[in-house]
Amino acid sequence: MTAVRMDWSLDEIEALFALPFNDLLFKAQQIHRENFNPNEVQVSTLLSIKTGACPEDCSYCSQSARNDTGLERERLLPLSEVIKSAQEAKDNGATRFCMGAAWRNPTDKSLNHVVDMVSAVREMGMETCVTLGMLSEPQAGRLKDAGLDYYNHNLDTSPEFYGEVITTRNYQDRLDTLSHVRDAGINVCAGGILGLGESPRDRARLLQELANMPKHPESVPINELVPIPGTPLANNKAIDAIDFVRCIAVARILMPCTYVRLSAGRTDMSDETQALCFFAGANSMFYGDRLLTTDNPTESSDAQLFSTLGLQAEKAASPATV
Ligand code: SAM
Ligand code: DTB
Ligand code: SF4
Repeated sequence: MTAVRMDWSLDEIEALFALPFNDLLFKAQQIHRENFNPNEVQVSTLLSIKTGACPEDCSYCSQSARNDTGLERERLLPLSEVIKSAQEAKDNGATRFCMGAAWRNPTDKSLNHVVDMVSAVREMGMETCVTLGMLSEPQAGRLKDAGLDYYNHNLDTSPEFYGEVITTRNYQDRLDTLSHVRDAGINVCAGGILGLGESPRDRARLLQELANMPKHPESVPINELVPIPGTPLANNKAIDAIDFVRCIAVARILMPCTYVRLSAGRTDMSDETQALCFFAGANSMFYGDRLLTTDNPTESSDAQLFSTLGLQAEKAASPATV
């Protein structure tokens, strides 16, 4: 088994990024094989349970009230609709159902409804994940009691670049939420977005922050920016595909036992780029033709991609809830 380290220096991480591409991918694939079945991918399906009118100012997001993106605001979905979507996701082979809400943080009243959703989806035999914004310690405890398996809360970028992207909450707020999730005994899902205008050093710093947490997140989503008309980042230049693959490979090397998720941005990625991401150690993805408010590849195109690459959807995800 590969040694799991939480003391990566920035120099070490930048040296990994600087490796010849073949050497980097070989190293990442070797580590991947030591810890996972290289031909299995964990699949999660997303549902936006509360869309739009978010008070936060995340400059990439379609759901911020500050961004004029034409998105229709929706109220919290009724439980029956959530159960219907979860059943569809399960029938399509997803093992985890992730519910996202456009909140700065949940109120205790809204959390009651989410608790009911988590319990219902769990009873259907799926793993549960929610992403609701900032979470207090007692709220994390309530979600744990409801049987929540994962909480997603991304660092998004490096601490140094963060202020260019979001001003309504700071990096420490994010780290605090992740500590509450960890301390409650819920699996941590935390990652970031590439293509925000960050430097190569910012990418290395983001991965360093994730890899040097007291315990590695069980799941690290790597999103490519989906440029949304009406947001300040609408005209950002897309990140180079090889640079994206390098980030996946470095994430795999730094966090050998973590599920690295190829997340938003796949609609604009070629099959070849996605194949390289899987070779570099990505072993989780969002399955289903919708992310939260934007499109994801169709289920049939992903089924075709899996068949072409000889990949299989993981049947039951591990690790179990901590
Ligand atoms: N409101 C909650 C929060 O911010 O924590 C949960 C939902 S939020 C949409 C979840 C994550 O989706 C964000 O942290 C960000 O990393 C990712 N995301 C949002 N919009 C995106 C976009 N346009 N492109 C790529 N990733 C995006
Ligand atoms: C994550 O890291 N990516 C997902 C999930 N966690 C919640 C969200 C991607 C959102 C992409 C833009 C949208 O559909 O609104
Ligand atoms: Fe709100 Fe989350 Fe979008 Fe930020 S990323 S604006 S917190 S929904």
